[in-house]
Amino acid sequence: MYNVQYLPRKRIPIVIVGLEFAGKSSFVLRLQTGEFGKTLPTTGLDTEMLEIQGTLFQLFDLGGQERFREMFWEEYVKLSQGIVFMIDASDLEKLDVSVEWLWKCLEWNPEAPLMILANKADLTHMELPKLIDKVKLRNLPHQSPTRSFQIFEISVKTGLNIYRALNWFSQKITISMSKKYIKIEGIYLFLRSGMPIASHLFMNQPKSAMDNDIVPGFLNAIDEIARGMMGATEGLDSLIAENYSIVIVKKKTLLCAIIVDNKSDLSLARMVAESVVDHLEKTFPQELNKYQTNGRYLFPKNFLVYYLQQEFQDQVGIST
Ligand SMILES: Nc1nc2c(ncn2[C@@H]2O[C@H](COP(=O)(O)OP(=O)(O)O)[C@@H](O)[C@H]2O)c(=O)[nH]1
Ligand SMILES: [Mg+2]
Repeated sequence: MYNVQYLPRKRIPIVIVGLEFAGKSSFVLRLQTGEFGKTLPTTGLDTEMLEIQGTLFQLFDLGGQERFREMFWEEYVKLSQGIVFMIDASDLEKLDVSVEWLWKCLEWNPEAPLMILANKADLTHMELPKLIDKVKLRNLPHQSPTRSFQIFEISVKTGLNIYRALNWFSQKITISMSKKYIKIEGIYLFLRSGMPIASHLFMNQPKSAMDNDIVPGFLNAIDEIARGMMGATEGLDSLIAENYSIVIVKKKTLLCAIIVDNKSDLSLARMVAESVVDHLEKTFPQELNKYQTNGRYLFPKNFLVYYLQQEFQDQVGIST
């Protein structure tokens, strides 16, 4: 049996976007410290952990300047299970640009619950009904009929409505997440050097052949992607084939590729791959070395299956 204590918990990725100076970092700081404090302009992105009602969230606080919008927003909005969009409701001049980017985000991710925060309610600001018109919020159900969304007037400075908003948001994310499901057909792990350390193909596996060469095409594709990504910076990728999708997550020392069937939710598949890598990197190399013989690794399928069942329960199915 594996010790669950050492398994890091899954984290639900959520993104905070909005133009620079809207108050995003002040918001994150307030959630962490309970106070309104000084922030520096965010260069690139900051990531923070946050626990709300027993659920662990990973917050990506993205820089709001134009070059960061271009550089980061799309990728992180796509991989998030919830979107917080912050507007400086006291700055009417920036509103049009803000709304333009809000709608880009909504197109990038048509499912995730959306919480719009009209911040700086302590200053002279635009009233909510007007703001709702301005951001064209009434059009949203046409664009994404299943998305939950809400707008809150808040003040990070005084604390107005912050916890009301957060409770709404975490509830909606929990509901939307619980509907997601993936069926894993295969899971692959590589060292950053490109060396494979685990390759388990679960789909239609003949009982005799544990040998994965039965689907060489798949393996070649994964191998190539893996190699292609080794040199690049940390990142994520996916490949969508006719019947399957492959989601790839690459971190400091490891790369994980998960094959899921085409009904699976890709954002959940990413979360799962991230969890596996996070877990192994934390215990790396001790954990891995247990499974090394003659310089080759054979990371046991049971370990991965056990881990996935602990963390994701019936949201993750394993093809047998
Ligand atoms: N009056 C007022 N100022 C705020 C509020 N929230 C943030 N600010 C200020 O707005 C500025 C930008 O905040 P920051 O969190 O760095 O914005 P970011 O670029 O969106 O991360 C800072 O000077 C904050 O102190 C608020 O609710 N009321
Ligand atoms: Mg910031």
